[in-house]
Amino acid sequence: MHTDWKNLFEELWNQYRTVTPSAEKIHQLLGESQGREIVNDHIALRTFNIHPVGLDALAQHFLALGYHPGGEYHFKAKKLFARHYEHPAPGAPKVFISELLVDQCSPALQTIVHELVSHVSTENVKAKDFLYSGRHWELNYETYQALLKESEYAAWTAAWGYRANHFTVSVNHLEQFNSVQAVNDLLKAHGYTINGSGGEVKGSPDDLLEQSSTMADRVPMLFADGEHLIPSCFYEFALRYPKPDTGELYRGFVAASADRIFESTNATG
Ligand code: OOG
Ligand code: NI
Repeated sequence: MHTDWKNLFEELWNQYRTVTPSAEKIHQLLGESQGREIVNDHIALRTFNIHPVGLDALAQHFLALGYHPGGEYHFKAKKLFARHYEHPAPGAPKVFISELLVDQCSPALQTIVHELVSHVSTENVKAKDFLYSGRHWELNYETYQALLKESEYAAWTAAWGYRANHFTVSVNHLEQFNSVQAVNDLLKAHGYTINGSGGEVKGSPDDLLEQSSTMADRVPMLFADGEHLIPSCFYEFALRYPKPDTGELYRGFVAASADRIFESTNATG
């Protein structure tokens, strides 16, 4: 386990940037116009609800760092459950962890996923580097495609394993941009594709959270039977609004928006 959240997020960022070239470029593009650092609002992790890799096992790494569980979110059609975690220290990113409810999937998917997860031990999951340890199993492109037909989430998680699937620029902390729309406009002018599922800006001031994201980069992945280009990770932009009762910025997520953000790792065309 890490003893310092900053160190954990540094490791996660270093792993993420190697498969998400656009994130580093966008980070520079947004950072160029301001004197202070880009603030990371949150990251997200994906897993299967199977021992020993379930959501709670991943969350242990954050609880050990002083994180607390926040809201819970259900995604019925995608067969996902998620919970977010937050930390009292100013600047500590929030964490969104989801898991595929494998028992609700087809017998064929269940067989594949149980075989993959059988390569992971409890010791692996408890290891300090688990959250950025990638894939623990061999995977054929054919198996990846079989998963893809039923669940894009299952295919992504099988291919990429344990890593942050996105980091999130806090738009509240940008000096030159005060809306998600303005960030989207800049990115589109630079040729990036914004996830348009459910609209390019997801959520509203009433939801206390507005978000957008790029479509994941496509990078070469080495499968057991050769190399193929597949979607990797994406970058997100979030603007939080103050809660009417306390005036503090909203710290939760919005299920309807999250449902569409998951689709940022879909293959485009
Ligand atoms: C997480 C999607 C949800 C958000 O900010 O609502 C999310 C994922 O793609 O794994 O990050
Ligand atoms: Ni997110």
